[in-house]
Amino acid sequence: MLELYHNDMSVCAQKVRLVLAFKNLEWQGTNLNLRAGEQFAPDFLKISPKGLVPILLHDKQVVYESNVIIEYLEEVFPQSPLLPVQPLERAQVRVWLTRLDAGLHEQVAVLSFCIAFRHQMLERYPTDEALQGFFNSMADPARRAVMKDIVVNGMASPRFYLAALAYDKLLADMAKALAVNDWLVGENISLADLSFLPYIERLEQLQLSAWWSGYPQLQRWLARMRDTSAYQMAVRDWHNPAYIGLMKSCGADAWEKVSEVLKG
Ligand SMILES: N[C@@H](CCC(=O)N[C@@H](CS)C(=O)NCC(=O)O)C(=O)O
Repeated sequence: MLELYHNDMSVCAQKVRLVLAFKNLEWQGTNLNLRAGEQFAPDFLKISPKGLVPILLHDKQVVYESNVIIEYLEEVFPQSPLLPVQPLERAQVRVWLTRLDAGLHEQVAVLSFCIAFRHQMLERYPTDEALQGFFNSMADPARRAVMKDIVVNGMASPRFYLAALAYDKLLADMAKALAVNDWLVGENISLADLSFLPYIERLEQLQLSAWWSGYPQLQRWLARMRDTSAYQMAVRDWHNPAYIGLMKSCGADAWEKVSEVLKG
Protein backbone atom coordinates (compact mmCIF):
# COMPACT_ATOMS: atom_id res chain seq x y z
CA MET A 1 0.00 0.00 0.00
CA LEU A 2 1.20 3.50 -0.85
CA GLU A 3 0.52 6.34 1.61
CA LEU A 4 1.58 9.91 0.99
CA TYR A 5 1.92 12.67 3.55
CA HIS A 6 1.74 15.78 1.44
CA ASN A 7 0.22 19.21 1.01
CA ASP A 8 -2.14 20.40 -1.71
CA MET A 9 0.02 23.29 -2.99
CA SER A 10 3.53 22.10 -2.06
CA VAL A 11 5.62 21.97 -5.23
CA CYS A 12 7.63 18.92 -4.21
CA ALA A 13 4.45 17.10 -3.16
CA GLN A 14 2.90 17.95 -6.55
CA LYS A 15 5.95 16.42 -8.16
CA VAL A 16 5.42 13.11 -6.34
CA ARG A 17 1.67 13.13 -7.03
CA LEU A 18 2.45 13.68 -10.73
CA VAL A 19 4.60 10.55 -10.83
CA LEU A 20 1.97 8.53 -8.93
CA ALA A 21 -0.69 9.72 -11.37
CA PHE A 22 1.42 9.15 -14.47
CA LYS A 23 2.01 5.57 -13.36
CA ASN A 24 -1.65 5.11 -12.45
CA LEU A 25 -0.79 4.10 -8.90
CA GLU A 26 -3.37 4.03 -6.13
CA TRP A 27 -2.43 5.85 -2.96
CA GLN A 28 -3.92 7.17 0.22
CA GLY A 29 -3.03 10.62 1.40
CA THR A 30 -2.85 12.89 4.39
CA ASN A 31 -2.90 16.56 3.40
CA LEU A 32 -1.02 18.49 6.09
CA ASN A 33 -1.78 22.13 6.82
CA LEU A 34 1.74 23.59 6.75
CA ARG A 35 0.65 27.06 7.84
CA ALA A 36 -0.91 25.56 10.96
CA GLY A 37 2.40 23.74 11.65
CA GLU A 38 1.01 20.20 11.32
CA GLN A 39 4.42 19.17 9.96
CA PHE A 40 5.89 19.73 13.44
CA ALA A 41 3.42 17.40 15.22
CA PRO A 42 5.38 14.80 17.25
CA ASP A 43 3.75 11.85 15.45
CA PHE A 44 4.69 13.26 12.04
CA LEU A 45 8.26 13.97 13.17
CA LYS A 46 8.62 10.24 13.85
CA ILE A 47 8.43 9.58 10.08
CA SER A 48 9.75 12.93 8.83
CA PRO A 49 12.77 13.90 10.93
CA LYS A 50 12.96 17.40 9.41
CA GLY A 51 9.22 18.04 9.56
CA LEU A 52 8.88 18.26 5.78
CA VAL A 53 6.48 16.84 3.23
CA PRO A 54 6.33 14.77 1.07
CA ILE A 55 6.79 11.48 2.88
CA LEU A 56 5.95 8.20 1.18
CA LEU A 57 5.10 5.05 3.08
CA HIS A 58 5.26 1.91 0.99
CA ASP A 59 3.87 -1.01 2.95
CA LYS A 60 4.66 1.03 6.08
CA GLN A 61 8.31 1.59 5.07
CA VAL A 62 9.28 5.26 4.99
CA VAL A 63 10.85 6.95 1.94
CA TYR A 64 11.56 10.67 2.00
CA GLU A 65 13.10 13.44 -0.12
CA SER A 66 10.96 13.98 -3.20
CA ASN A 67 13.76 13.19 -5.68
CA VAL A 68 14.45 9.93 -3.85
CA ILE A 69 10.73 9.13 -3.71
CA ILE A 70 10.18 9.57 -7.45
CA GLU A 71 13.22 7.45 -8.34
CA TYR A 72 12.01 4.83 -5.86
CA LEU A 73 8.59 4.81 -7.55
CA GLU A 74 10.29 4.46 -10.93
CA GLU A 75 12.30 1.45 -9.72
CA VAL A 76 9.48 -0.33 -7.94
CA PHE A 77 6.77 0.44 -10.52
CA PRO A 78 8.51 0.44 -13.91
CA GLN A 79 5.24 0.70 -15.88
CA SER A 80 4.86 3.94 -17.89
CA PRO A 81 8.62 4.52 -17.61
CA LEU A 82 9.86 7.97 -16.69
CA LEU A 83 13.58 7.39 -17.09
CA PRO A 84 15.11 7.09 -20.58
CA VAL A 85 16.78 3.86 -21.67
CA GLN A 86 20.11 5.44 -22.63
CA PRO A 87 22.51 5.89 -19.68
CA LEU A 88 23.54 9.34 -20.93
CA GLU A 89 19.94 10.54 -21.06
CA ARG A 90 19.26 9.02 -17.63
CA ALA A 91 22.21 11.03 -16.35
CA GLN A 92 20.77 14.18 -17.95
CA VAL A 93 17.42 13.62 -16.20
CA ARG A 94 19.27 13.28 -12.89
CA VAL A 95 21.19 16.50 -13.52
CA TRP A 96 17.85 18.33 -13.88
CA LEU A 97 16.60 16.75 -10.65
CA THR A 98 19.79 17.66 -8.80
CA ARG A 99 19.21 21.29 -9.69
CA LEU A 100 16.12 21.30 -7.49
CA ASP A 101 18.05 20.11 -4.44
CA ALA A 102 20.98 22.39 -5.24
CA GLY A 103 18.94 25.55 -4.74
CA LEU A 104 15.93 25.85 -6.99
CA HIS A 105 13.60 24.31 -4.42
CA GLU A 106 14.63 26.84 -1.80
CA GLN A 107 14.36 29.60 -4.42
CA VAL A 108 10.75 28.77 -5.27
CA ALA A 109 9.94 29.05 -1.58
CA VAL A 110 11.77 32.38 -1.39
CA LEU A 111 9.83 33.81 -4.35
CA SER A 112 6.51 32.43 -3.07
CA PHE A 113 6.99 33.74 0.46
CA CYS A 114 8.49 37.10 -0.47
CA ILE A 115 5.65 37.81 -2.89
CA ALA A 116 2.64 36.13 -1.32
CA PHE A 117 2.86 33.61 1.50
CA ARG A 118 4.45 36.04 3.96
CA HIS A 119 1.06 37.75 4.10
CA GLN A 120 -0.50 34.55 5.43
CA MET A 121 2.08 34.52 8.22
CA LEU A 122 1.67 38.22 8.99
CA GLU A 123 -2.07 37.69 9.25
CA ARG A 124 -1.77 34.56 11.39
CA TYR A 125 0.79 36.23 13.73
CA PRO A 126 -0.30 39.89 13.75
CA THR A 127 2.04 41.20 16.49
CA ASP A 128 5.86 41.22 16.62
CA GLU A 129 5.69 39.03 19.69
CA ALA A 130 3.44 36.44 18.04
CA LEU A 131 5.62 36.41 14.92
CA GLN A 132 8.77 35.97 16.99
CA GLY A 133 7.05 33.12 18.84
CA PHE A 134 6.43 31.42 15.48
CA PHE A 135 10.08 31.86 14.41
CA ASN A 136 11.25 30.51 17.77
CA SER A 137 9.06 27.43 17.32
CA MET A 138 11.16 26.39 14.29
CA ALA A 139 13.75 23.95 15.58
CA ASP A 140 16.16 24.19 12.65
CA PRO A 141 18.20 27.45 12.94
CA ALA A 142 18.95 27.61 9.22
CA ARG A 143 15.28 27.31 8.23
CA ARG A 144 14.38 29.79 10.98
CA ALA A 145 16.83 32.37 9.60
CA VAL A 146 15.53 32.04 6.04
CA MET A 147 11.91 32.20 7.15
CA LYS A 148 12.51 35.25 9.31
CA ASP A 149 14.24 37.10 6.49
CA ILE A 150 11.65 36.38 3.80
CA VAL A 151 8.60 36.97 6.01
CA VAL A 152 9.95 40.24 7.43
CA ASN A 153 11.66 41.66 4.32
CA GLY A 154 9.59 40.22 1.46
CA MET A 155 10.75 41.37 -1.97
CA ALA A 156 13.38 43.61 -0.36
CA SER A 157 15.31 40.53 0.86
CA PRO A 158 18.65 39.82 -0.87
CA ARG A 159 17.40 36.24 -1.10
CA PHE A 160 14.64 37.47 -3.44
CA TYR A 161 17.29 38.96 -5.72
CA LEU A 162 19.34 35.74 -5.78
CA ALA A 163 16.23 33.60 -6.36
CA ALA A 164 15.21 35.79 -9.32
CA LEU A 165 18.66 35.42 -10.89
CA ALA A 166 18.66 31.65 -10.40
CA TYR A 167 15.22 31.31 -11.95
CA ASP A 168 16.26 33.50 -14.88
CA LYS A 169 19.08 31.08 -15.62
CA LEU A 170 16.74 28.11 -15.20
CA LEU A 171 14.23 29.49 -17.73
CA ALA A 172 17.00 30.12 -20.25
CA ASP A 173 18.33 26.57 -19.78
CA MET A 174 14.86 25.04 -20.11
CA ALA A 175 14.22 27.09 -23.24
CA LYS A 176 17.50 25.85 -24.70
CA ALA A 177 16.58 22.21 -24.06
CA LEU A 178 13.02 22.70 -25.34
CA ALA A 179 14.23 24.35 -28.54
CA VAL A 180 15.66 20.94 -29.53
CA ASN A 181 13.02 18.52 -28.19
CA ASP A 182 9.44 18.63 -26.92
CA TRP A 183 10.67 17.40 -23.54
CA LEU A 184 13.54 18.40 -21.28
CA VAL A 185 15.53 15.26 -22.09
CA GLY A 186 15.27 13.21 -25.28
CA GLU A 187 12.16 12.23 -27.13
CA ASN A 188 9.89 11.34 -24.24
CA ILE A 189 8.40 12.84 -21.10
CA SER A 190 10.54 11.99 -18.07
CA LEU A 191 10.91 12.59 -14.35
CA ALA A 192 12.56 15.88 -15.29
CA ASP A 193 9.45 17.28 -17.00
CA LEU A 194 7.09 16.16 -14.25
CA SER A 195 9.41 17.58 -11.60
CA PHE A 196 9.79 21.02 -13.12
CA LEU A 197 6.14 21.55 -14.03
CA PRO A 198 5.11 22.70 -10.49
CA TYR A 199 8.12 25.04 -10.34
CA ILE A 200 7.05 26.79 -13.55
CA GLU A 201 3.36 26.81 -12.80
CA ARG A 202 4.17 28.50 -9.47
CA LEU A 203 5.72 31.44 -11.38
CA GLU A 204 2.54 31.78 -13.36
CA GLN A 205 0.47 31.73 -10.15
CA LEU A 206 2.68 34.52 -8.85
CA GLN A 207 1.80 36.52 -11.99
CA LEU A 208 5.27 36.13 -13.47
CA SER A 209 4.51 34.44 -16.80
CA ALA A 210 5.87 37.48 -18.69
CA TRP A 211 9.24 36.04 -17.65
CA TRP A 212 9.12 33.51 -20.50
CA SER A 213 7.39 35.65 -23.12
CA GLY A 214 10.57 35.39 -25.20
CA TYR A 215 10.51 31.57 -24.97
CA PRO A 216 7.39 30.32 -26.81
CA GLN A 217 8.76 26.76 -26.62
CA LEU A 218 8.45 26.95 -22.84
CA GLN A 219 4.82 28.03 -23.08
CA ARG A 220 4.16 25.14 -25.50
CA TRP A 221 5.83 22.70 -23.07
CA LEU A 222 3.65 24.01 -20.26
CA ALA A 223 0.54 23.52 -22.38
CA ARG A 224 1.68 19.98 -23.30
CA MET A 225 2.28 19.14 -19.66
CA ARG A 226 -1.13 20.46 -18.67
CA ASP A 227 -2.75 18.36 -21.35
CA THR A 228 -1.83 15.18 -19.48
CA SER A 229 -4.36 13.48 -17.23
CA ALA A 230 -1.59 13.29 -14.62
CA TYR A 231 -1.61 17.11 -14.38
CA GLN A 232 -5.36 17.19 -13.88
CA MET A 233 -5.30 14.52 -11.15
CA ALA A 234 -2.11 15.47 -9.38
CA VAL A 235 -2.04 19.25 -9.61
CA ARG A 236 -5.22 20.86 -10.95
CA ASP A 237 -7.57 18.90 -8.72
CA TRP A 238 -5.53 19.98 -5.68
CA HIS A 239 -5.40 23.71 -6.43
CA ASN A 240 -6.30 25.54 -3.24
CA PRO A 241 -8.40 28.58 -4.24
CA ALA A 242 -7.30 30.58 -1.18
CA TYR A 243 -3.62 30.17 -2.14
CA ILE A 244 -4.28 30.82 -5.83
CA GLY A 245 -6.24 33.98 -4.99
CA LEU A 246 -3.56 35.21 -2.60
CA MET A 247 -0.78 34.71 -5.16
CA LYS A 248 -2.85 36.47 -7.80
CA SER A 249 -3.53 39.56 -5.71
CA CYS A 250 -0.08 39.78 -4.10
CA GLY A 251 1.62 39.07 -7.41
CA ALA A 252 0.19 42.17 -9.09
CA ASP A 253 3.47 44.13 -8.84
CA ALA A 254 5.82 41.15 -8.70
CA TRP A 255 6.83 41.19 -12.35
CA GLU A 256 7.82 44.84 -12.11
CA LYS A 257 10.03 43.99 -9.13
CA VAL A 258 11.58 40.95 -10.83
CA SER A 259 12.26 42.98 -13.99
CA GLU A 260 14.09 45.57 -11.89
CA VAL A 261 16.22 42.81 -10.36
CA LEU A 262 17.03 41.33 -13.76
CA LYS A 263 18.05 44.72 -15.13
CA GLY A 264 20.55 44.82 -12.26
N1 LIG B 1 14.33 18.42 -0.24
C1 LIG B 1 12.99 18.17 0.22
C2 LIG B 1 12.28 19.49 0.48
C3 LIG B 1 10.94 19.27 1.16
C4 LIG B 1 10.25 20.59 1.47
O1 LIG B 1 10.90 21.65 1.52
N2 LIG B 1 8.95 20.54 1.70
C5 LIG B 1 8.18 21.74 2.00
C6 LIG B 1 6.96 21.83 1.11
S1 LIG B 1 7.41 22.00 -0.59
C7 LIG B 1 7.71 21.67 3.44
O2 LIG B 1 7.39 20.60 3.93
N3 LIG B 1 7.69 22.81 4.12
C8 LIG B 1 7.25 22.90 5.48
C9 LIG B 1 8.13 23.79 6.28
O3 LIG B 1 9.09 24.35 5.74
O4 LIG B 1 7.88 23.89 7.47
C10 LIG B 1 12.23 17.33 -0.80
O5 LIG B 1 12.49 17.48 -2.00
O6 LIG B 1 11.41 16.49 -0.40
